[in-house]
Amino acid sequence: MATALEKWVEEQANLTKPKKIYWCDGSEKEAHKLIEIGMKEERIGEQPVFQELNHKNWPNSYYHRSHPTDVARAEHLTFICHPNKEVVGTNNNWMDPKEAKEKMTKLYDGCMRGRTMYVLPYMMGHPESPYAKACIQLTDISYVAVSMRIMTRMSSDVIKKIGDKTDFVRGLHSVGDFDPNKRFIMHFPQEQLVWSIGSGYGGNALLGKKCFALRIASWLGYQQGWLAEHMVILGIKDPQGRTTYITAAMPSACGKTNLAMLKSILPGYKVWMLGDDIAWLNIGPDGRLYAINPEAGLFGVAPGTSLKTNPNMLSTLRNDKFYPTLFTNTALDVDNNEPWWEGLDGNPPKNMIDWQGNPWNKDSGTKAAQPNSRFTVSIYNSSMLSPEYDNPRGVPISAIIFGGRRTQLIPLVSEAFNWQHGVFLGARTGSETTAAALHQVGVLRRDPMAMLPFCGYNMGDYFGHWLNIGKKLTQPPKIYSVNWFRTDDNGKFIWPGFGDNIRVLKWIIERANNEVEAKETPIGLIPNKEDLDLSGLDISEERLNKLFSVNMSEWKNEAEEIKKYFEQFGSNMPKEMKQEADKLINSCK
Ligand code: OXD
Ligand code: MN
Repeated sequence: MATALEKWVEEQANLTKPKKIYWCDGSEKEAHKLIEIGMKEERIGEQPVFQELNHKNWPNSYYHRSHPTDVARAEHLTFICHPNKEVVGTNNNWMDPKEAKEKMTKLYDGCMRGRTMYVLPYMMGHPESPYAKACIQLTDISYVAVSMRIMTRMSSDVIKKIGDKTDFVRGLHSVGDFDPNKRFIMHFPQEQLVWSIGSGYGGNALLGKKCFALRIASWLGYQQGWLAEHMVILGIKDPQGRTTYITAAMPSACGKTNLAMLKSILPGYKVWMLGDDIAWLNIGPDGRLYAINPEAGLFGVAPGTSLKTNPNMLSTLRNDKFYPTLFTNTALDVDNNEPWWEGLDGNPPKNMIDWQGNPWNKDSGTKAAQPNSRFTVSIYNSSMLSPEYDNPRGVPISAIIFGGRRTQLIPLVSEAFNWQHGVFLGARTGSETTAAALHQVGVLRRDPMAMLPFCGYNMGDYFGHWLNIGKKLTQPPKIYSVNWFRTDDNGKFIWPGFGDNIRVLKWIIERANNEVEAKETPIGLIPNKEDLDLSGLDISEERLNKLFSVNMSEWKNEAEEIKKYFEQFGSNMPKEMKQEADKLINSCK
């Protein structure tokens, strides 16, 4: 008798009508075959799905060029479908599930005609982890099938694990005809189901990532008492040989990936990476908060990645351990058949084509690589991968960091007075736009806990859930705010950032381990100067003071703005958040 999984696949095939159905096993042999199919058989317009790159310099690497309208997450086409609009909140686009199903059923009808439907069985999390989830995605393009092999633990064992159970996470994906008017990403949290059509881009198409591991998982966590967060996970080994684990959430363009792979400039300190994007946080049997990274790959922005900003990422990309590595929408050095992007070390090569395949030189007046061009690489390729990455229990978290890009106001680092104040620090998170973000430069956009596009339910309830988790933890992590981006009167960054950020992490882990005192200010606890390790760093007393200065009239404006910002989340906003804003306003009087 057919299992629930087989029946579901058959139903989706009856709707989408593929030429054939291919059940993937996640093996390397199969990945070679899928790449071959992508190079020879499947196309996007005139382009083959994959092109081989120079394997001497970039082992196992292939190039993929997206449909030109399909280069980023489509937030305005992303919906949460729950019968109750209130549950979904103003932070999401809402559609009634019945209406969404009708609309999508029409679009899906026959959309895989002439194509192969790939059935991808994958785990989010280590298969033996009590926190892992068994998932199936269907897709009709080799690029997504191969990307999912890199980004998740894909294996036919997952099919055995699901057996005849009905409780598995489902995703149906088709590139359709890439028409942006027929592009939708629909989430059905009550059914652990995602329906996506019209896009082949990462966040819209690799359904295990933002769609499941954040939007649906945050909802599951809300129901079940855990958290799905947009956070890096790292371990910091100190000279005593102790490793302290921390997580950090930051909006895009704040150096989150660089933080996950930080190369310490302080002797005796070493950073181990466990994750660069998503953390699932569960309360362990000992009352501590444990983190797992549900993913198995890195899907990072290429422009700006260099030996200066992230040397470990470059060696990860050049590692030949895991097959394959993908580059999407970068520029190409034609003579050497290599990927290239703005910010890569060295001068641009002479003979180049841009991400759309047009000849390019530095006078073209455009970017050669699409600003959101990406690499997709196995996490096992990184020499910084923590030995604890595959620990099914996860790692115990001692500190949680919230960061943003703020040229004024926010000190380099501060510690929350307690969990509730820490949730407030997360909720107020915001970042100033950069040129790369294509918006007006320097405008503050709030992005609570860097989860605004990814929280799959009402953000007010989400803050309430955070407060409840804190009540259940017997040893809650301490919570910190960091800001590497404060500028001086000439608009120059005061703090050197990158590898020097280990100095801040050192203070954080010493605080988390109760080893140093701190100074109280109305906005939180900041380091006593002697406790911040500045050895070998040339920074004047005056500039250091500026990094930590707390100007209460500026803070009054900030607190009032935060309070106003919270109003949009309506009556679901917990009163504790308003109280924290009021406390801050009162301390400014
Ligand atoms: C990502 C994002 O792609 O946050 O990780 O947009
Ligand atoms: Mn992300």
